[in-house]
Order: sequence, then C-alpha cells, then structure tokens
Amino acid sequence: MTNFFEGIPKIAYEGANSTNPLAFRHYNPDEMVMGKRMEDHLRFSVAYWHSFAWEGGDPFGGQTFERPWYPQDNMANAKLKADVAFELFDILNAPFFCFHDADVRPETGNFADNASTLDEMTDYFAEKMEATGTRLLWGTANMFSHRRWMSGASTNPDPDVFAFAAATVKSCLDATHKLGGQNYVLWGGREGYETLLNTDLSTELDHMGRFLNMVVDYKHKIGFEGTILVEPKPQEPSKHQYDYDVATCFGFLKNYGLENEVKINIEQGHAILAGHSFEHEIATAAALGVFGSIDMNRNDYQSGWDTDQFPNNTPEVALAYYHILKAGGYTTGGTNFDAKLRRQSLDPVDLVAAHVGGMDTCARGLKAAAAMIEDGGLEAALGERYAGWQNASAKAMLNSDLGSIAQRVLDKGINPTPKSGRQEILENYVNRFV
Ligand code: XUL
Ligand code: CO
Repeated sequence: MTNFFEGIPKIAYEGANSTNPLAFRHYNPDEMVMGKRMEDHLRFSVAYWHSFAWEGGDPFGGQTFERPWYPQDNMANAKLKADVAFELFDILNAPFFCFHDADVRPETGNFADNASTLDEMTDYFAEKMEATGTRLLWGTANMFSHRRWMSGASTNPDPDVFAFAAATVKSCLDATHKLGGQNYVLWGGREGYETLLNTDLSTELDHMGRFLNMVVDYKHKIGFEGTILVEPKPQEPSKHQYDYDVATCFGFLKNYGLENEVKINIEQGHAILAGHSFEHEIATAAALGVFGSIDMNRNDYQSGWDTDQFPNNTPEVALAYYHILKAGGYTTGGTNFDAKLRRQSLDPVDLVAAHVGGMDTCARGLKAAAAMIEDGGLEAALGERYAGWQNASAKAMLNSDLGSIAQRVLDKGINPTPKSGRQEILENYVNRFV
C-alpha cells in the first residue's frame, strides 16, 4: 500500500439522499436494470493517461500536479504509479482500466528498450490484476506524443516511421493479449495533416488502410479475441484527421475491406468537435453495425478545445445510454473515462471525486435511459411517425423504380399532408425521466 490516498475510504453506494461527497448516490453495481446488473451494463474503466501520466500542463504552462511517481522517466516510479493506479481502481471498485504503452513505462527513445520495459510493466500489471480482479478494457499505443510521430505514424512520409509504428502496435497488441484485454484501440491523432502543400492524401490513406489490415491479420495470428476499435476525432492535434467522425471511419473501413473486422470507440468530446451530438455518433455507429465502445467525457461548449472533462450532465448522458441500450448494450465495449481533472485540482481527493461524480452521472443516465425504454414513449412516438411505412403499397415502393412511383402518384393523386414532428412534446417527455 502507498499512502497516496491516505484517509480516503472505499466508495460505497449510499442512495440518492446521501450528502457524502465520497459516496455513490446512483451507482449501485448489483442493482438490476432491465434484467442486468448495473456494473455489467456500464463496464466502467479508468484511463491511465489522464489520471496518472498527465502532469497538468496546458499550452501556456507546464506541470501543476506533484505526484510521488514524478519524474516519469524510470521503472521504479513507473511501478509506484502502477501501485497507486490499482489503489484508485480498488477505491472506486472500477472493474476495468485502459492504458497506452507510453503511460506505463518510461520513454527510452528506442524500440527494443521500450518493448522490454512495457513487457516488464505488463507482467507487473498481470500480478495485480490477478490479485484484485481488475480487468483490461483496452490497450493502445501512443503514436502521437514523441517527436518521431510528428508527421504521422502509419501515414508518415518516412517508411522508417511506418516500420516503427508497426513494431509498436505489435508490441502493444501482444501486451493487450497477454493481459486478456477485451479490445484494442487505435486513435490516429497524427494520422492526418497540416497542409496539402506537403501531403499526398491518397497515398497516406492507402498506407493507413494497409496498416489497419495488418493489425487485423496479426490479431487473428496471435488468437486475440478482443475487438479492434478505431476512435474518430475531427482535429486536434492534426488540423485534418482522417478519422473525422463515425461516418468517415465507416467509409474508410468499407474502402479497405474492414467493416466486419473493426468497430468504433466513440468519444463524447470528439463528437462535439465534429459538430455532432454524442448520441448522433452512437446511433450512426449502431445503424452501420460498428458500435463498439465509448470514451466518456464532456467538452466545454465554448472553448472549441478537446477539454476532456468528467461528465456531469445527466440529460446528455441519458440520451447516449438510451441509444446504447437500444443497440443491445456493450459486448466487449465499456464506459472508459477518457477524462481529466482541471489543472487546478491538485489533490488525490479531486481524482477520486471526479470519478465518483462521473460514475454517478452515468449510472443516473443509464437508469433514466432504461426507464424511457421500459415506458416505451419514444418508441411509440417513432412507431406512429413511421406508421405509413407499415402499409404494403408503401413498402412495395422500395422495390420499385422512379417511373412506376411517379405513375402511382398520378394515378392515386398522392398529395402529402405535412404532420407535426412533435419535438417539444418529446423533449418534455424526456425531461420527465432525467
Ligand atoms: C485523444 C484521445 C486518446 C484516445 C486513445 O483525444 O481520446 O486518449 O482515447 O489514444
Ligand atoms: Co479517447
């Protein structure tokens, strides 16, 4: 045991009337929601990078946090960081965690040393996972922070960087497989460009497509049964990112023959940056058969940055879970808190409280979503709005052609009467549940 969280108890469920800031008011892991335990619906995961590796810097200033595992350039501190991380998982009773290679081991600047320190750290994790029952939701490679990645990883004009990226993903997939990870994520922060003046866009897309095919081949070769996920984001750090949003990713997957192999990890803040709502991205992925997992957070609506705040808006979260439940819930996916403290939130208690609030907001959203599904009001309204399509002659149009349909309009004198979309009535309905 370290003394990092000294004085902070394990977080318990105390019910909605509790005023204890370090208690769950809604997250009650064993509570049944639509016939399934809440913990199994939500599948919470703590993100190693924001909570343990990020030092509180922003574009105008560096480290604000002081942690006993800084500087993060040696293995002793990497192990201390792991000890504290597993203590947080335990305090929160979080079933899963996620990590990048660069979060957990020091950066040595060369592949062989990075691979061997990653191996040593994941052995260290394996012992802790065995002892505590914490599981790995996903692993991933950080191919955006080190300067070698500044012009991309698989899309880099330099084939040596492509090679370094392939070797890095191989080592991270091996690590994820070793730890029984349920998914493997690829987020392409630098897979994009700053200016077309120096970028061969079509070659870069082909390289990225080939790279992802190699990842899928390797997954099958080693018998990794988890899901390969890509994570859309429109920009930041690159001006243009190739995996802009769910629809763009789906087009990419189709183009490179990967739509049955790869699913999508959808992040709230990235959806907002792309000009979408979170539920739009979830519903689009579900409609296209590629919904995988979510990175739960919240973006500031004014700043235009990826602020990665902890979620605290129940109505927004409720609509997200409504679409997740409608899609059948998670299979290998889960709710990963890709969320970070504000840089003034210096204390260990801030880290705990941030997760407690995030988990509670999600639990409350899940319960509201389930109540809406059980009530059936939104589904009934949809049924009514699309009722005309139950008609046999309406359905027959879909197997017809423009000429025959035009003839039918003339023969029957079809002249549609506009009907109310009932938006305000439906918004009022949702407010009854949140
Ligand atoms: C960056 C982001 C990443 C991915 C994993 O915006 O979301 O942390 O989730 O690389
Ligand atoms: Co993310």
